[in-house]
Amino acid sequence: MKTVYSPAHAAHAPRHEISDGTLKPAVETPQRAEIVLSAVQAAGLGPIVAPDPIERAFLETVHDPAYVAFLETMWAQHRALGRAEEEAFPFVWPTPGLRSDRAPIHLDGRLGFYSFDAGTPLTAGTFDAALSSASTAVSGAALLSAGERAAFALCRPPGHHAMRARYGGYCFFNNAALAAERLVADGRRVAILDLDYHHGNGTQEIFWERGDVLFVSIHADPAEEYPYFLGHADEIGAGHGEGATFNLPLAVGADWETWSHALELALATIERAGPDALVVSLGLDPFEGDPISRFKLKTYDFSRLGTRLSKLGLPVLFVLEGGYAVDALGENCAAVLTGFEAG
Ligand code: OKP
Ligand code: ZN
Repeated sequence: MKTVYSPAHAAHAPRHEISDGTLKPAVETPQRAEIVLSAVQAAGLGPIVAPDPIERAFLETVHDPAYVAFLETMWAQHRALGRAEEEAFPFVWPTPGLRSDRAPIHLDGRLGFYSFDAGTPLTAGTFDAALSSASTAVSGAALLSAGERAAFALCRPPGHHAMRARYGGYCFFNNAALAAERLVADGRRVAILDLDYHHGNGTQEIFWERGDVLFVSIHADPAEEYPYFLGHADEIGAGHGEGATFNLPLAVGADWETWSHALELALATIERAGPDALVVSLGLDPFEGDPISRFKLKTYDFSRLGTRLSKLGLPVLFVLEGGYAVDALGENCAAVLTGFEAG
């Protein structure tokens, strides 16, 4: 299968993030994408192709234009304030009881208005890198529309936490949602299967009231894990989307036996819906060695996952999300994709 990749992701190279309540070295780094690229090349997966640039109007079918403009302009504001730090972080949010009906003008107000966590660094190159990542996903979707059976969008930064008008969880534009929208625009009925360790709250929000895109997610119980406030089993969608969201939260510590049981439930739901394309939000952080996650999948399990997905017989777009065990990330990602090709 083809891999869509652009080196432009490297413009987003944060050195720090806020996690566990304090400033820490960033784990979502350019090295992640470089390692995955090397691994798919070493595995002989197929050609590496460059993405076409995403059109602004298409980006704004998923994201609020004011939010896109915020990401585009915030760094100039950071500089104009005389801030010399290489990252910007929010620290105040419009929660219930505080007004959220008008966007502030000051940078610190805008940072909170357009985010949902303090853990996601914004840098000078974030907007360009996030655009490149979104382009990568949409170009991957276009490969399926052109008749490919599968494609790999090597996206970085990741996307599944990004909401219509808020960033967070290292995500700025929702790559998987944009890919799904591309496929819908090309006449496909689409399901999204989110396998990242963390719940894809952004993707869920974007399709919450949509009956035409099924969202299914296996992730750590939000009572115990980021993003904490979404991803419970009783969230099923609303309006036209009622029944088109399916969450499978698992207790921390889940191994292949537990996780693959959830996978079967997820796949049965997808088969019942009868889509004609599948977008997989491929987080490799369910891996046992992941530094920020607590599931127990092994490299061989990722290979079994790929083979199982190919048995669906559907066109599949794999969209890279999380995965922070850099020593094993390339191998784990290649295991899914080569497992799929072998199946
Ligand atoms: C992004 B993706 C853990 C801090 C967690 C945010 C995690 C974002 C994950 N101590 N910080 O879904 O892999
Ligand atoms: Zn994750």
